[in-house]
Amino acid sequence: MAKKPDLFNSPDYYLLDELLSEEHKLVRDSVRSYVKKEISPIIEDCAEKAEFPKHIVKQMGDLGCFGPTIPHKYGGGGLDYISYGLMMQELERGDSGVRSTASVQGSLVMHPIYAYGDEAQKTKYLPKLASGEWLGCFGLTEPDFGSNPSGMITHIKDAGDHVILNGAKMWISNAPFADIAVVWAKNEQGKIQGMILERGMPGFSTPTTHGKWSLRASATGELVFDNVKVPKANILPHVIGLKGPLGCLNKARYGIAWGALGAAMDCYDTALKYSKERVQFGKPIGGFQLQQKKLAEMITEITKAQLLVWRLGSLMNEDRATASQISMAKRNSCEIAADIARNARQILGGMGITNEFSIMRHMMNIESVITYEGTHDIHLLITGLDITGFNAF
Ligand code: TGC
Ligand code: FAD
Repeated sequence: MAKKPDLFNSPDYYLLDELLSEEHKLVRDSVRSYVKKEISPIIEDCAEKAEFPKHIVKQMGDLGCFGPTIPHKYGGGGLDYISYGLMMQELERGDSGVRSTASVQGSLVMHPIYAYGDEAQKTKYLPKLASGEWLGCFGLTEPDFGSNPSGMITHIKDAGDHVILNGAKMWISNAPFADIAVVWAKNEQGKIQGMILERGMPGFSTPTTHGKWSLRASATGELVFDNVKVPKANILPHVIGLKGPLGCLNKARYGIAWGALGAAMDCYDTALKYSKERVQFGKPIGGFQLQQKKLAEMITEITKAQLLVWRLGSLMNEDRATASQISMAKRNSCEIAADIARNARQILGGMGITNEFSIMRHMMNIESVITYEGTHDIHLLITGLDITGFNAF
């Protein structure tokens, strides 16, 4: 069946465009056009077939979606955090899996190399990651340690000019196609260290995870380490401890706060249009109070979230955003996206469950987004700890 053109209109109820600079709008519009032209026409098929459209990695690199806040010197965009957020919003408006690919590459692979790596590592890896020539993944979660990564059992043993890595990571986005992996493991003192693995290192494999009903256009896999010799030159020298990976998660969670909002905006726009066209009982269903309630609540939540992420972006630009503020925004955007997708789906009636519309795909995707990078519960507990001072984990 021929795909319908992507006619997305971005909701902007409080004229928030006026808070954006010309550069922000340029960045947003170029990613929006890219998504309309290259992502929307293929994404339903990719999701249906559970195929990762690998060719988009180079396209997103060319567009500057990888490491937009990293300096030009290393191939990054040298942009601010609002630009980065807007990019993630637009990518996830297309599909959460597409935004995932960019989040992992920029925030979870390029950021640790940039923030914790030495000059040789930055020069070797960052430009190729920025351009999309190489794809990266980030290994923190383990089969028995998800919300509680400090318990990880993947470990390294000193062996002279290299270390020997053993263990396994699971649920790793991009893993099956990744050229490199930033992996977190415990050293012999039980301290967490980051290191860069390259595909082809003997003992390193990346089996694909099958059977996902969510994020189907994103490739997920395991990372298995069986006595992998990792040169010491590949260890990130400038961080030790859980604050290393959690520092990367701050950047990625920030991007998700904008991204999940993008998915919500797409669901709202689709439902609003449908409600004006679909006639039942002799009038458009948008004319019934019950449907207006859904739509009015959606735009209210979207507007509140738009203000929240914009303010968070301003704090990020001033280096004043706290990890707890980021958690609140990530949690809120995921929650409203899940609610909006579900209500939008109902507005479309039976059509809402088909792949003629993006809503059901967003709805299934958000189930991953609300879980990864810290679950909904974990982010609530981060807020709880921040406001009360009591750790309830
Ligand atoms: P805790 O004792 O609180 O902290 C250990 C050290 O880390 C520091 N820290 C942070 N640093 C930077 N940013 C943050 N957000 C930080 N939170 C804590 C802390 O100050 C301490 O430093 P130091 O110097 O004293 O050692 O750690 P805890 O073990 O009690 O854990 C806290 C908790 C539960 C909040 C944390 O473990 C957590 O966030 N858990 C959730 C795990 C998670 O988010 N996993 C994500 C895996 S990656 C992923 O999902 C990618 S999906 C990508 C995609 O496809 O888009
Ligand atoms: P668990 O930690 O087992 O949690 C199960 C339930 O228990 C959750 O509801 C949780 O909120 C609750 N719970 C846990 N602890 C508490 C507590 N103290 N109090 C109250 N409730 C609690 N990880 C990576 O490292 N890299 C990746 O690229 C990556 N990509 C992913 C892609 C996908 C599609 C998915 C689904 C996951 C990905 N993850 C990745 C893993 C993700 O970060 C974890 O799934 C997530 O952190 C939760 O861990 P878990 O699945 O083990 O759940």
